[in-house]
Amino acid sequence: MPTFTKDADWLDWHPSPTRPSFVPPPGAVDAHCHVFGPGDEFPFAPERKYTPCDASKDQLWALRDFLGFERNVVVQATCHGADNSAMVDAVRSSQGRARGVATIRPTVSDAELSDMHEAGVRGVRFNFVKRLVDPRPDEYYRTLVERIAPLGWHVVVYFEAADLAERWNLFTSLPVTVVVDHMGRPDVTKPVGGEEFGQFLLFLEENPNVWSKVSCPERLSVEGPPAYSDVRPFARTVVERFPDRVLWGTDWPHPNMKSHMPDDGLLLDVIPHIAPSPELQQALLVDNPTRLYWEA
Ligand code: 0GY
Repeated sequence: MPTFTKDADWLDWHPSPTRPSFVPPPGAVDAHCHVFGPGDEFPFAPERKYTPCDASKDQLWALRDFLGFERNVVVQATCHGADNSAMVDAVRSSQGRARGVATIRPTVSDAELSDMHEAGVRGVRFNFVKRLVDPRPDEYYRTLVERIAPLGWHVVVYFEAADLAERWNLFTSLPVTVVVDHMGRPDVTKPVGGEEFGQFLLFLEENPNVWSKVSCPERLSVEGPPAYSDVRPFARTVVERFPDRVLWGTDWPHPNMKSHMPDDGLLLDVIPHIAPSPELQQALLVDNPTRLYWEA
């Protein structure tokens, strides 16, 4: 089996997070997290643009239990390309407590799709972030949507703020639910009421099938930990305006963080600042992910 050496500047996930003050409601879902390998069991993809440290399913379940979550959505990371084995293995062995989001290529067979559905996969992820993948023309993604729509799956899209205008026609014409990772990565030094974030809010306003993960303050923040105060108004605006179409996730094991490795416990303590009422917390952490991943 291959042995992988993580990138020289790789930051490992936090080994001993703080116990959060915020207690998630019963049934809470960490709706954005990944597994990496372990590389000697589930090799990383040849076309990957980074080589991470290992982050196994058992380590993810330990974090879930420590933080007070009950369930996870394991999102295929680009370091595994379209080999979904590690993600599917995690979901299959979760005893119904995890669902998955896959990466597929046009060569995927209907039997493979149906096996993944049976394992607990409920969506595919299209990544447009150029440092992670080589994005394709719109038509490529439309063809894949035709394959997954009959299964009732949704699409997760990961893009940077500047990509929204370029992909507007694609994103606004997909006949399935579209979930945007990390609020479309706004530049939080710009005003929350400004033009750039206004476009993102308009995208949600005009397209009732579009959802947003209000995740990753650690990735978006310029101010940094522990409060990530500069990101909060962006997330809170989305939660308050679209309470039935938001999800939250840790993003553990936090691929490609360069500024710092977040303490997952402190990330949880951001939640009451972006979803200030018990009703909003229930929607964000329980009702919305349950609808999308367990009842769809
Ligand atoms: C995230 C963010 C990143 C990485 C990936 O699939 C991935 O490799 O999504 C990133 O580097 O910004 O959501 O995990």
